[in-house]
Amino acid sequence: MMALTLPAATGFLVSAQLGGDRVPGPVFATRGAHATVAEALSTQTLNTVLVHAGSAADAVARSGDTALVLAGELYNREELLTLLPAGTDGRTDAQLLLALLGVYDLHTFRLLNGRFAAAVALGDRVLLATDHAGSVPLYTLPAPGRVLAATEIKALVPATVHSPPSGRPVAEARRVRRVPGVHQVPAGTVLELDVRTGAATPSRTWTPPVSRRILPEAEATAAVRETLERAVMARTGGTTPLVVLSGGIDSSGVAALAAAHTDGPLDTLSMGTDTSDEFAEARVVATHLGSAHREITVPTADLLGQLPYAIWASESVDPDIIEYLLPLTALYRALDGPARRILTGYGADIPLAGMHREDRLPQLDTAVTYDMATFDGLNEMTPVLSGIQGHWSTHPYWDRDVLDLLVPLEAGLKRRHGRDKWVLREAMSPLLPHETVTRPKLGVHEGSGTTSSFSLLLMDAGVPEADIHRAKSLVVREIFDRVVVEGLPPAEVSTADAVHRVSARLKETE
Ligand code: IOT
Ligand code: MG
Repeated sequence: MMALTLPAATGFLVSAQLGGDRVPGPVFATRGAHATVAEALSTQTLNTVLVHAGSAADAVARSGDTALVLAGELYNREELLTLLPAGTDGRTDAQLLLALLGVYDLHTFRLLNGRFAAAVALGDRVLLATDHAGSVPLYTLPAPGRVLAATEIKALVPATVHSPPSGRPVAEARRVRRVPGVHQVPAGTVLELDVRTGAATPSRTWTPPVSRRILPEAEATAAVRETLERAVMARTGGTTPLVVLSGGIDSSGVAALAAAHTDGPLDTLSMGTDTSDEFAEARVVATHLGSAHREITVPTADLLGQLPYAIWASESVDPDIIEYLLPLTALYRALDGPARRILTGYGADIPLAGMHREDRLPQLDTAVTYDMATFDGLNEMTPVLSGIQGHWSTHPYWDRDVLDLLVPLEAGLKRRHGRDKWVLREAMSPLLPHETVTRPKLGVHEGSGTTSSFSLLLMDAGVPEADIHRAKSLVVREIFDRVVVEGLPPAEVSTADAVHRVSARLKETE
């Protein structure tokens, strides 16, 4: 398929139902045109609203009694095409998926390496599927005779108000805070629903490997280099991508690999605040790669004021995750102009335990196991974060093949010769300046001063230091209730108000 800046669709709301009702005009944080599509099958109708950038028809596929919609994209198309008879129409990812469903039914989703959410109406069944990492969040509101699903919670909220849900439980799926009946489809899962009853059965399509793999140094570094390179290539195709660059090893590695496969200069972008930045470190990499580099400075007061946007986009209530996502939200919002395909180094620290300043190997393994068991539902890789500005982001370190390689690597390859993320640093060393390869980890929440300025804001409002983390969690929930549950536009929600309400509440309960 021709490389596109954006996938055919970047979000959807679907209503699979026995009757033929229309879906109401939904609200998405993801920016884009809306297209409505109705596919009438023998027993059900699939009504869809797609968020798209001009090629909505390519996000839908229909054959006989099967219809599907896809938000996002596949990264192993070549591999998948070898499974189908020559001449199969697999021009779009949706068509390819449809052809595979004809052969493998719901097990198709085990074959996919991608960044997507999909909804399929098939006879009297509905399949709702996430990619291996659940990187495109997907939510459902199942009821007898009608299954709703959407890539954003806020698109489903009106349906919970007008027709109180039957409350059908969804096994193994997380409920959404304060939105009755709505569940999140787990990562690496296909939910099979009976449209008549709304009953759901989950099947896992991917789980993080638990075993550990022993490899000689040279083999490990070569495998990391090759696998990551494939992941970067699959995500850039023929486009000139934009890499969000901190100058750390994760994003610099992605930038170096992308530069090697882009004609002409790569685009790179760094953000900082008036309190803190990593501009000098990022510039070293930009100069080395000859990229067209830009810097954006966001005033700290502005940054914290954008908290409602970060929560509106990510629909996450985890305060630590929100601290990582807030500076990135500010960065994407400042990125005006045409839609861009964005590559990020986000996620590298999870399989490599880069966030854990920990020397002991068992502790490192414990951290990887814990993080791989708890990422689901945090929505840290949601495309909506850059989607609010009309862009599409993608995360090579969370490519399925990259995770299948990095997660099981023996911990002594992750920390070695006194270095964290050793295997990655070693793999990237031929492509990057020595100072970049050896640069210690600095999280985006630290590099931008987000964690400290959020703490200061709370302390200024009278929150005692010991309660800061709890107060952050309460502020995030408070804002979630406004912008997701109540559906207020983020521009009408104030961080300062939320902070004052939380601080007052904490004083009452002292
Ligand atoms: P960090 O690794 O610092 O940043 C993630 C990505 O955001 C970088 O690779 C880079 O592409 C972009 N980025 C960061 N800072 C800047 C900047 N100043 N300008 C431009 N782009 C930038 C947190 C973290 O430390 O991010 N993310 C962890 C994992 C979080 C933990 N999650 C979990 N346990 N489930 C990570 O793996 O990336
Ligand atoms: Mg990182």
